[in-house]
Amino acid sequence: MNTADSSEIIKKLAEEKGSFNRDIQKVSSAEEVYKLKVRYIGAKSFIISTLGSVGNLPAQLRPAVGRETNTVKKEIEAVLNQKEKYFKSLEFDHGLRKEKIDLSLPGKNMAAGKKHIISAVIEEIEEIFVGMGFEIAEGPEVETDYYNFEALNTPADHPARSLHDTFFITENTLLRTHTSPVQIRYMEKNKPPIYIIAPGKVYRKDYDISHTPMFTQIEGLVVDRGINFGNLKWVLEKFIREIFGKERKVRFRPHYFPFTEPSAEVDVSCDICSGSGCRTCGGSGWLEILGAGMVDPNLYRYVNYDPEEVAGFAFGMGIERICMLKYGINDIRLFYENDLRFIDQF
Ligand code: 2NM
Repeated sequence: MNTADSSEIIKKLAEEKGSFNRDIQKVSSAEEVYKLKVRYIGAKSFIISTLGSVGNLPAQLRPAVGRETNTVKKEIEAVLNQKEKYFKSLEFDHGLRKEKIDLSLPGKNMAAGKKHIISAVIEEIEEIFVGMGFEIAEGPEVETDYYNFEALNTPADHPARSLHDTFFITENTLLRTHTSPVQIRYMEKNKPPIYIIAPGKVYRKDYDISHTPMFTQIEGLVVDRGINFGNLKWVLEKFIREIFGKERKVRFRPHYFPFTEPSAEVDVSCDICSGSGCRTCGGSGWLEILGAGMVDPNLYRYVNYDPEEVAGFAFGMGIERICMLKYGINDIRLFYENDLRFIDQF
């Protein structure tokens, strides 16, 4: 450069400028603008190296060459900056458009869980009995033979034992087949007056349209002075009319349970056919919903009550069966298949 004269440099500068003007027409992105910036005014470009070596020129040439080089550099720089700004804003707009969110679109639905119908009906039944002054008692699902059978007047050789297809864990421990053991445990720990209901899961080896190996029971127990069968009828009739409706009729039929004497099965009038007979009630006009009876005085021996002092009644029902009758469900297994199309209906 030290040998070049000023007209040579000025000519080269004009060529650079012309070449830049052609190149800049072709750019279509900020990145391409950047490449031109490196090429024309980057550290290794002709313009920048010319500026850097102006000091080596003969003194009389320096002002003209310096001025002209600076002018070209500034012109190129201005165009590059303007182009860079233009493409950056274009690319920003494009990015915004690509990332645009339509806030008016419907959101993703999060399914909210809700109470299982069996839980809801348990709570409804609990409320009815709590309203009559009953308390709620609970106990273990893994029971001993003593509490599940022995203390309930059902010794090992008793024929009623074969009615229960029991899940045994060991010879003496089992999954409770009813919630009656809760009542025995409660009587052991408390003195009359006793007004309790015991809701909970119970287990029997059974599986068909009306049986699941686990189902839910609520049993009730009243022990007090002077309790009689009339008290039992009043409590159960009140309960049945609250859960099924005021117009329903109630009927007691003689029955047998090992732990009550006398015992009864309790029916409610069929409201599908209004008593004229249909498939659900088997043509009888009645639906069986409860077992009940006066507590067999023999049971009081196990809990140290004096049968001369107190008397009581007890009852038991299957919640799934009550649900089936209340909502017209024909297969008990539906409750535990967890098919949301079924479960969500309630
Ligand atoms: C039933 C029917 C009749 C019952 C008896 C007792 C206890 F523990 F007090 F003896 N609890 N529940 C009973 C009586 C249960 O279920 C169909």
